[in-house]
Amino acid sequence: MDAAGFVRSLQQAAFGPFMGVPCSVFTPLIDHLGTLPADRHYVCTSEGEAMGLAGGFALAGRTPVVYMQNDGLGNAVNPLTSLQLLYRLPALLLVSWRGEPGRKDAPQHRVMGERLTGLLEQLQVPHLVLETGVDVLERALQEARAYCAAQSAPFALIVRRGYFAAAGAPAAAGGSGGAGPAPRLDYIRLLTAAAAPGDVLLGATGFSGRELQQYTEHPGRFYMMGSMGCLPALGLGLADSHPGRTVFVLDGDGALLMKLGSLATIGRRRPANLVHLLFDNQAYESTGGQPTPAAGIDFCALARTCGYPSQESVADPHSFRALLGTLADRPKPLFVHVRVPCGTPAGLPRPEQPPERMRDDLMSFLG
Ligand SMILES: Cc1ncc(C[n+]2csc(CCOP(=O)(O)OP(=O)(O)O)c2C)c(N)n1
Repeated sequence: MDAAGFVRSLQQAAFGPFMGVPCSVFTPLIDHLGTLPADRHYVCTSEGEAMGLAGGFALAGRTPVVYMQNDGLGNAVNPLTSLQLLYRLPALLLVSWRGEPGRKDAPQHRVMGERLTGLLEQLQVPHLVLETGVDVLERALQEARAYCAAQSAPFALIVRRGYFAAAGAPAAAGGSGGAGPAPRLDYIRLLTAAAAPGDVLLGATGFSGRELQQYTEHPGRFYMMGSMGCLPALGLGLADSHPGRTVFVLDGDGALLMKLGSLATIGRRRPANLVHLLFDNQAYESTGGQPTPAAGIDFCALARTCGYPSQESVADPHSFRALLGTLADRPKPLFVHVRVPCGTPAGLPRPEQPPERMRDDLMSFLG
């Protein structure tokens, strides 16, 4: 399906504006939406936030379009149930179907992939799986429009992998990694070389976790594949349980923005063995490089005001190496802002180990 034609059809059916959090299934769509005026498309920091935004547009008499990965439907359920379904506010939901039964996909999508349609049924959100074809889309939009008008409630279209790629534009990124320099990996290698053998290194959803998992050998590393935004909190739990080890949280700007409140939780608790590294490329790089709203944010100032006793900003591997040499003396939690351009090794593979194996490896490392 051609993304421009898709958007035109939705606009002609009086749906809009558009908002959401990226999924690689939607990369061609979001690329096209990025060409629209700023008041027609909003890249949000979480799916729940996007539902709130949609609620505002619905109160203004519009029928907004919220796109999300099915993983993100979990974040959307709260406002969906206590905003859209409670106040009867219409919206058109575009939900990707990662982990669709019978199709190979990354392990973090399996549970939600199996439960997606059942969850929508449980929520009494009518939905249909969008097959390709302009006629099919037109009919689906008619049905959605009629439902939104009659019931004043959300309707969901489930979008399979490849839906937007099929008619031309190749599915960008999709989490497979592009060619060229890998600036974040240079930092990750410096870190794993400097880390003590007993330290714990945690990598977030997105490329920091995958690079950590695929290109380093540190025995205390752990890649948290899904649960976007939850890694700093997971790190706090581990840090408080293992005060003798330093816990490094390797975060992405999209993930941190999704659950920015974790800065406050960590800053209040002040674990003396936690280092929070933010690889800020100002993009949701692993879903196709869509810009996050990180540009212009002073993350060190945020960490400071949330209670982290020390913060550092580094812009090159040389100063990062120097910082690593002083780690033992720095008050913690330490927040390190690393500004990196996008870039990851060509063909960055996905891990082969099942998630339970990753858990077992970390738990036996921790003893
Ligand atoms: C709740 C939820 N919404 C959306 C996604 C899809 N997703 C996976 S990685 C990612 C981008 C992460 O961005 P960032 O943290 O900046 O890391 P980068 O991709 O740049 O390495 C997104 C949106 C997801 N996994 N979970």
